[in-house]
Amino acid sequence: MGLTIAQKIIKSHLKSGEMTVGSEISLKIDQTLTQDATGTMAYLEFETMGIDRVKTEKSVAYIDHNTLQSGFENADDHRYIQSVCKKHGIYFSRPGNGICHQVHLERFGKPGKTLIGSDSHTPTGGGIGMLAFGAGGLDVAVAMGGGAYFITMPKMYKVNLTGKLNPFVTAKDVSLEILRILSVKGGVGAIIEWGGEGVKTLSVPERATITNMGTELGATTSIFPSDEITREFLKKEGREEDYIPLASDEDAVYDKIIDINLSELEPLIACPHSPDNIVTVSSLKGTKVDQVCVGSCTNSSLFDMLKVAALLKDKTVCDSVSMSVSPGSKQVLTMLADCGALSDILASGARVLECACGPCIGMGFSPNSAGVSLRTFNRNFEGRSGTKDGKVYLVSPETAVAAALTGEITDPRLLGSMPEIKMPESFLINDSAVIEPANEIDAKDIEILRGPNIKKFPDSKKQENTLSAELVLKVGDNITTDHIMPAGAKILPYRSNIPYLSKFCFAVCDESFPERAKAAGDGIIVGGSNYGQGSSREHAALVPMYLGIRCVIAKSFARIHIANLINAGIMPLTFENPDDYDKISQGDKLSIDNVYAGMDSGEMTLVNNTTNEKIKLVCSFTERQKDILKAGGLLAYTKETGDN
Ligand code: MIC
Ligand code: SF4
Repeated sequence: MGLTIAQKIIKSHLKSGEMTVGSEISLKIDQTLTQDATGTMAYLEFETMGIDRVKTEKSVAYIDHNTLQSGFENADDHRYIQSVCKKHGIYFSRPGNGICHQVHLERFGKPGKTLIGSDSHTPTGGGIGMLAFGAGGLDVAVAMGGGAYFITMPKMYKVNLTGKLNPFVTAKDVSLEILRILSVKGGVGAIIEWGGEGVKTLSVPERATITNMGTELGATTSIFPSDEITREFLKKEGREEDYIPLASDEDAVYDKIIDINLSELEPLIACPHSPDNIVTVSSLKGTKVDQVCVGSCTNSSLFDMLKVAALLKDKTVCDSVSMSVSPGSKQVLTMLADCGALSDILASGARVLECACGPCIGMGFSPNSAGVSLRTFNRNFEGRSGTKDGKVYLVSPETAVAAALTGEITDPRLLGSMPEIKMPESFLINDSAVIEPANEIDAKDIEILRGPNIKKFPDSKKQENTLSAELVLKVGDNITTDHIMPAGAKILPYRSNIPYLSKFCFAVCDESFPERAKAAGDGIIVGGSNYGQGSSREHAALVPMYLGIRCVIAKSFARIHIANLINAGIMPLTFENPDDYDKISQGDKLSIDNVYAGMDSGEMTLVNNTTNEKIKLVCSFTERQKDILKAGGLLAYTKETGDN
């Protein structure tokens, strides 16, 4: 039987396990990346492991989420990360050099290699034929130390592309179309391979837009073949030697095949507050728009920016709209400046922001109260923009410009004819903002610089054989990590300070949660389906752990979050019968006996001591996961066993 692209890379990196769907496998990891909002924690964890040098082929630390250093907290964290990098063999990408996924694609990604990153959009690397996964910081720390990365062997889906995109219809619309078809849960447990004749019409940055947003499907990752288009991209980046061809076998078998005819697509838009809330742009015609933001790791390539500049040229942004443009990297910004396109953007009245995540993670540019914001980003979760009642819509750069010029949601095809975009023969290469690590000898003398904002990693508790706790919070379906542990300008500077962060845990749902959880001692959270979707931030597990949460019971979980819960020593359990969700209420006193036997058999009985009701719960832990939970989390387990 032939293999898919992902199966081929898995096979060549398999460290343990069988490649049968649903079983645990572990992979050798070639490259890692971190960003600042998850990086400090990941490096604190790495340091705890006591390893001198990273064992990967390449590890890069990016500062892109919180770059403005508005206070010592951030500045200290950046300095800490920089010193860890210098000492331990990691490349350091300075603030302003760009968004991790964009820069990694340009400068470091290699087809056929494995990459894990402490950011859920790491699958962007699939655009260049990498097998790239988003992971919790602790998993990244372990991989930097040479340890394997554990996942459940995924199913294989294929999206078969035919045809060619029409003008004003873009890779972003392809992402929105697949979200319309599959929903935010539709990719769970699967790797999505993009293939078919239509693939040949898509450039690497367009492919990367699509693999980037595969995260919103809940997919394990997404991947494109590595072909002549990939070679061309690498050549322009001056690294043709990194090219290898990669394709699936003719007789590869897929669990699902989805057909999309690119020629039939039209501009789409995701409505608040979920990336799968898709309608056509034309159906919202006339909706007033207050703000337009172009950028983020989804749509900030040179190609995207050149299109935006060409459409804005000689035009003025509508008076009632505030528009921002954030190029994805220093390379993109410099090339925009050199060819004059930057001037066209500035002349239109748009604001150019730093090459960073910026508004996407709520770092500035929050919409006005109840404001409508059209963004080329990948997430429009409630409150993420920093404005609780802001209404964020996700669109392509073309649709963003159409709204900026007209002040209302407008089908971009009404803008006339699409100007021809000429991509340069080669990209400008200047890695001055990437600092190399010290050599092994010099590294010994490098001092790690810590600031007062960096607090100790919180102590975790072992899972005992009996669990007795209060249901401190009951929430509904599709709870995102932005609900559990919000980000944004006020909170992001404290990502290395769990006690401070804990004050904001679940603030979007219930501001009294932190106090109530602390008062309860041990606590349980109950959620609906797809609990923990969205970001890879392990803070969404570490902070509840700090607040005494011992177990989360849900109808289903998102992949990275379930791994983060286990790594934090919190037991994730699911209802055998989802209707039992209705049989427990916030404040109920719950208990589970024989936890260890239940971990083995995959079944546990939850006793609701308030109503005397019994509820069947199910779980499926590997031997390693059971040991991690019993030890009180991955860090405690690693220390106990010395096994990473
Ligand atoms: C996001 O887009 O939500 C983030 C911010 O990039 C996160 C990481 C984080 O919370 O630090 C992600 O996607 O993993
Ligand atoms: Fe940054 Fe937004 Fe991309 Fe997350 S989704 S990495 S915040 S640009």
